[in-house]
Amino acid sequence: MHRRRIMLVGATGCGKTALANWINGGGTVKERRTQDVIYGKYTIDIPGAYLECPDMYDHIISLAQNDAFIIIFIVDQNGAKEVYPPGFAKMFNCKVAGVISKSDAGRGNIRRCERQLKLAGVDGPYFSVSLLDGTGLRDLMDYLENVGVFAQLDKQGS
Ligand SMILES: Nc1nc2c(ncn2[C@@H]2O[C@H](COP(=O)(O)OP(=O)(O)OP(=O)(O)O)[C@@H](O)[C@H]2O)c(=O)[nH]1
Ligand SMILES: [Mg+2]
Repeated sequence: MHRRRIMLVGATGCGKTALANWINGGGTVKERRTQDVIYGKYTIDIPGAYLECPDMYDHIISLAQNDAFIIIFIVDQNGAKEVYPPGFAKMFNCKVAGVISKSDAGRGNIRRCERQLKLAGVDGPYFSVSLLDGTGLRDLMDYLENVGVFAQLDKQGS
């Protein structure tokens, strides 16, 4: 069976690479823009620039069609950038969940982030997380475990 990963989508700097590194079990976070799609053990890290360029939408969708088990749309609680086209989540034929990142930073407005995710077509669940203080990470991992993404990736011989 073709192995499918967790695809991370969101604006530049929202924390995709940091979250991918954490899900994949550590590693240092590079403090620079990711230029290319990066396949990690469990993740596909989509550069923020792709989402900010409508010409790339089809490319994101076909990457997902081939390689995503589940997609996570990330909205940075600390950044107001609205980058998701309305209803974008409905373009994918796998599950799409929402993550509101950097909950430690606290300046943002959770409701605004939830509204963005809703507008982007993500019905839920939404997880408010922080890589700094650990908020929400357990719930997110339990959810990912339950949808079965790790089980099929950890299966041998594929
Ligand atoms: N305070 C705080 N900062 C975070 C958190 N997660 C990530 N960051 C910081 O946010 C910045 C951007 O994170 P990245 O993971 O590189 O962002 P990205 O979404 O991969 O960005 P691109 O590759 O440019 O699309 C880094 O300085 C991270 O350390 C968090 O939970 N809390
Ligand atoms: Mg990155």
